[in-house]
Amino acid sequence: MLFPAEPFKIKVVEAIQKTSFEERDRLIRQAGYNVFMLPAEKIYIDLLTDSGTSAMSDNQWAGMMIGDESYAGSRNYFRLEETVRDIFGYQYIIPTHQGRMAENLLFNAMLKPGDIVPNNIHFDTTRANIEYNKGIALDLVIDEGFDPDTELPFKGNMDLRKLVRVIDQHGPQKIPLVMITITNNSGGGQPVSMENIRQTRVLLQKYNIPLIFDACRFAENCYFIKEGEHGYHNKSLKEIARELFSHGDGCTMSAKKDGLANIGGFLALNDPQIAEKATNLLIIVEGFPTYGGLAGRDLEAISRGLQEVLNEDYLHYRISQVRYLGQLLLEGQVPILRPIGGHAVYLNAKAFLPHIPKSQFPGQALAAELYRSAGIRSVEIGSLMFGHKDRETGEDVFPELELVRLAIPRRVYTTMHINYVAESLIEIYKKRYQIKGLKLVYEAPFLRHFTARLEEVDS
Ligand code: PM9
Repeated sequence: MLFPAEPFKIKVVEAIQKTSFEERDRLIRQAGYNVFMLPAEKIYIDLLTDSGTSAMSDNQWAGMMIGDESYAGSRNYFRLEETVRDIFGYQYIIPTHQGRMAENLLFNAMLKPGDIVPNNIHFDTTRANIEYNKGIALDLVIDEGFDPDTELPFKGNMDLRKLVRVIDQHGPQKIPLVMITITNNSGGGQPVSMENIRQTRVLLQKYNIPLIFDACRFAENCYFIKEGEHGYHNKSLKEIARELFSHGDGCTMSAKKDGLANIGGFLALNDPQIAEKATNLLIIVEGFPTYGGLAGRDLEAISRGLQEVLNEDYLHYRISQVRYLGQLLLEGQVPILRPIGGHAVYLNAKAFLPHIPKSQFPGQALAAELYRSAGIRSVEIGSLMFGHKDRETGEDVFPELELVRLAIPRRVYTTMHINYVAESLIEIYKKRYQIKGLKLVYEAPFLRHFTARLEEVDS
């Protein structure tokens, strides 16, 4: 197994707690079979998300000590602005407390009711912010992106034929922007190729439609391009990032992912009018334009994180660690989405629990069982997260993919932790037919998976 040793040594440690099966059984029932409702202290290995869970470097912590907490004009903002302009190349940098606020500002500034926003696959917060701003979110990834078993190097690619069809059908005036999510989180952390980005750009230029990236995991996407796309092997990751972003007009960013920070985000744009609109709203809902809901020290941590994340040794280790977990699971016959993505391994819950119908949330049932059996927290990306009632017929609509994501926090867990996760899952797979389906007893109108409560179905 080719797994490079970690390109860092550990200076600070945080204790994690093992609990008994009985305690976890009680806790998961109390949590309404919703892993978001568990106390984090009762989790042994937390793979709920790679968002805001990175271990910061000594360089980032040192940067936090030179946070300038001035209300306006903090030096850390100017450093962040310089870094983002250097890597992303966009002119206007609007800091936000996290990615979803960048989305809200963008859609508020650009959408009219009934407008359409295509994406390869929208993340849940992106879709929710579009719908909240009365737009319609469309997922136009290539068909293979919905098939958990097709091996393709760039399975996050936008389907250009689908995109042309949508533009022809609705007219370009109904489409104020198109997004591309790199890497495609909701489709398995799959990358998008430079060629696909370039072609999308060429198409959109014909219609004068801006292209905005959801850039949360841009560095991981760039690593896949370097590794797998012709002509990029000898380019630096920063050169690849610059080229990639040059094909767009801006990006939303959650610095909690490839910013290697625990909080923060930004909206970066080239259009001064949209930037002005977004900034005006920013001042009402977040704060002054040079801090946008963050402390000066957070801005510094993000600026340093964005520089570190493009380090080749780091990204090689990062992607290899995720692949290592995936390989162990494949060797143990556990069904996972292939190829293995950038930030997470996705269990194919439909294949893992074939006896549980989508209406009984197999992904959520698997996530609950993984906690109960092994103290490992994961997250469902399936019927609970994306299922909904059809507005006209009132019937249940379920997403194509029924996944459970094991997201790997950056620079946090060791190889032995990863081994424990794989061994636990292989054991659960052996007794999979004992796992029961779930039924909803409470759901909120938006983003229901965060607060839903469920119960086990008897039969
Ligand atoms: N992603 C994730 O775990 C955190 C929230 S759900 C537990 O994957 C994309 C592609 C994301 C994303 C967050 C956001 C929003 C936008 N786009 O969480 O608001 O993966 O900073 O970012 C999460 P914020």
